[in-house]
Amino acid sequence: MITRVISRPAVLAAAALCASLAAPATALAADHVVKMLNAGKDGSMVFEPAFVKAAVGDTVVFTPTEKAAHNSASVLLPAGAKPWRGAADTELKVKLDKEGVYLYACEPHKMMGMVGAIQVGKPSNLADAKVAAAKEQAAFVMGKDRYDKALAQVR
Ligand SMILES: [Cu+2]
Repeated sequence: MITRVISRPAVLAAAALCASLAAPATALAADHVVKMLNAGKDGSMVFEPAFVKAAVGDTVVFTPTEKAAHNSASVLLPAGAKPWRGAADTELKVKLDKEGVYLYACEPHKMMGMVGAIQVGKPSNLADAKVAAAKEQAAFVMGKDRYDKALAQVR
């Protein structure tokens, strides 16, 4: 009876080790840190970098480097991707499970152009993203080209 109790965690550990050894090297996912800033290279109220190119399975970490009630909320997603909405001045990790272009914004400062874009794999919904970006930007009071600048980096 005692050996059975002791051996169970060992079996689980062995199973976990086998699973990790079996995973191909290409499955290693990366973290992309995006700072939320009151002022950055591109002016006031920015995500930095405002464009991230990622692979499926990667994670974007929205980091409240400077606090001013910044958050990150999805605006446009590839088909099947899960929307997100972070709390103010709080780190948010978003796992990117679907290929395509993502648009997001800081809700309190969207009107000031605090927005960004993410490309995951093939940008098959780029045309839709450009239409949505143009519509959003038309309502901004500043930083009216920030989505354009981010989407210009999609390759
Ligand atoms: Cu903000």
